[in-house]
Amino acid sequence: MRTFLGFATFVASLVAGTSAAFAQLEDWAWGFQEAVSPIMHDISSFYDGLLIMMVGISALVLVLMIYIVLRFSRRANKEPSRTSHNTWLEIIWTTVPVLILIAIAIPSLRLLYFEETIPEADMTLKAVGHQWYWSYEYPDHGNFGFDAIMVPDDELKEGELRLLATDNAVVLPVDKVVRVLVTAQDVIHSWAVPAMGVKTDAVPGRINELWLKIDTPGTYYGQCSELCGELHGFMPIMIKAVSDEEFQAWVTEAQAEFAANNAPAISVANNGLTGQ
Ligand SMILES: [Cu+2]
Repeated sequence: MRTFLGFATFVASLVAGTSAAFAQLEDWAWGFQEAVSPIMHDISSFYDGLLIMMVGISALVLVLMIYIVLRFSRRANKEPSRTSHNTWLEIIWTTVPVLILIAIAIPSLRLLYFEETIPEADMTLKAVGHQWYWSYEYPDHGNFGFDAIMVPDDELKEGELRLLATDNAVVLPVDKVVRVLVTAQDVIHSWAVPAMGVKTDAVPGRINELWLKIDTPGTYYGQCSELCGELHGFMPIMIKAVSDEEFQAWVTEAQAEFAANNAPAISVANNGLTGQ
């Protein structure tokens, strides 16, 4: 009995875990990070809906199989039926799955278009992938730019996450539509932030677009998501979402601080991790 209770609790925690979201990155977390953008809210609810459908279909198939095994075993069904076709049954088991697929396709395509259509943007951020760090430009705020390089283990300060913290964070205002232009300087990288439901390839010579509208202040993390070389796992993305006033104050500071390195310099490519 105790084992059964333990198992039931485990299953319940799994079920709860799939929809429970985690505000911050934490050990042993289940499911997605908490959604902080309209795209991720929609992805999460689409995922939850799909999960319910999947559980329903799997349960139905399981019940049918158990029924068939018991009812039509050699012992229980000595005289097997010689039926080989049943028109109505065949119509039903063809149309029902088609209808289910259509029911999935409609919200799926709607979500794809929602992600792909950039709304009227309040500001633009440009992210450029390099081996192996990201650099950022703020074309609407005086076009200053900076590099964001991973903080090595031995320089981590209290509260900074290993392999995720960068020396300069991307600061963005909440409740503003941010258009992000993504490109790369050397090889293909990918700019991805799970809590915002965005991931787009950074391709040299091309500019890809995505959009964000962060609804909760906080620090969010992402990683390069296209295998780009030796230190692919060491070029994290760190975004600080702040109020509009704080953002404006940061812009004034950043304009002065980063004015000197307006052109992202290749010379800082040595991030202390390689001997190059
Ligand atoms: Cu990369």
